[in-house]
Amino acid sequence: MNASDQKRLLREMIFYRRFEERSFEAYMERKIGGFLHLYSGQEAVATGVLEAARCGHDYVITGYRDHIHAIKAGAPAREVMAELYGKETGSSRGRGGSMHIFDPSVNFMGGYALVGQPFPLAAGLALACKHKGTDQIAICFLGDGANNQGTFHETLNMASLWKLPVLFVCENNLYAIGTRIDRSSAVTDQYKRVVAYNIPSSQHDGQDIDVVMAAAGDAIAHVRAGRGPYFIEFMTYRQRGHSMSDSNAYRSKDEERQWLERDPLKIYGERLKKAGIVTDKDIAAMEKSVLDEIENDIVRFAEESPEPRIEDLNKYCLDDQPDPRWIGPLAQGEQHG
Ligand SMILES: Cc1ncc(C[n+]2csc(CCOP(=O)(O)OP(=O)(O)O)c2C)c(N)n1
Ligand SMILES: [Mg+2]
Repeated sequence: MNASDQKRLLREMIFYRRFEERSFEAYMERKIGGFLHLYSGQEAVATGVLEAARCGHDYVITGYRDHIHAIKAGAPAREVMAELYGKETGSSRGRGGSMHIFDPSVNFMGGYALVGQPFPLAAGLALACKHKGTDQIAICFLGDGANNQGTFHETLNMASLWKLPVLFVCENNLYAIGTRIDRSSAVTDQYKRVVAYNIPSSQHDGQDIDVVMAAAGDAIAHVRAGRGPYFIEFMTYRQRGHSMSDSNAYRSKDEERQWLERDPLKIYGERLKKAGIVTDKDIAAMEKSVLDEIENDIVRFAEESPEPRIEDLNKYCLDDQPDPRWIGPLAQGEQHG
């Protein structure tokens, strides 16, 4: 990877952090309603994995902590913010909100609120890739807590049996809402659990984007070569509460401090500084341009966009004409109803 790509990645991660912080503020101002789960602290995972993937070509699917996965996969950040605001210009036309970002034009297949829901959908996408005979793969992000759902086990079994081109990415942030992993998982190392399904797996540091990209690159090569699924686990930590309604009182200050020291932005920024690729001044300039872009382009777009109209309540329902933008590659030539 050359220096300009490294600088781009650092700016991207700074952008993702500030995007989430700005949505926190908008929530406090009551401009965003409903649920809001922020990704701050885990940026190296989605950024690194999707940097190693072929976004727009591969399918990407995740849970409700989905804003950054969507943007990195190629969904316009403006539309993601507008979706958080519930506006007509949002990725899901303001009907989905934070947990249901969706943009099939770049093969970003959602954002799902139900824990464990994306597993079987990812297997379905992978099966479609196999039938189509392309070299596309499906990448399924999910939390450590999701692995205790029945869908995890059912999907892994079928995916292995049918040798589906699917990469499971476990973002192990040690908690499922307020429950620490050792209180909910009999085996806390998630990558060990998939041995039962004969799926190769590995565990890595999720705070270091270079580690993430290298490990994800190998895993993706395995899946793309038609060798069946792979399960990759990244150890990471969310810096905020589970969602906006979580007081985050169940974690010790010591634990939080230790993980803050391993902030992915800090790790990568320091590395690039040591290598002479950026200076403190460059990073300050990046921060400034990110804040400017978020405020004057992204938030402005969301704020100035119209609300969905009451008369359009049923628009985009299945028996209505689908929005052409929503007819993804899987649905080409098909009609609903
Ligand atoms: C089927 C289902 N059961 C319960 C919930 C409530 N719930 C929301 S998030 C969550 C914890 C999930 O934790 P994890 O998979 O580790 O993801 P993280 O929030 O840490 O990213 C639970 C139990 C839900 N959304 N769906
Ligand atoms: Mg978790």
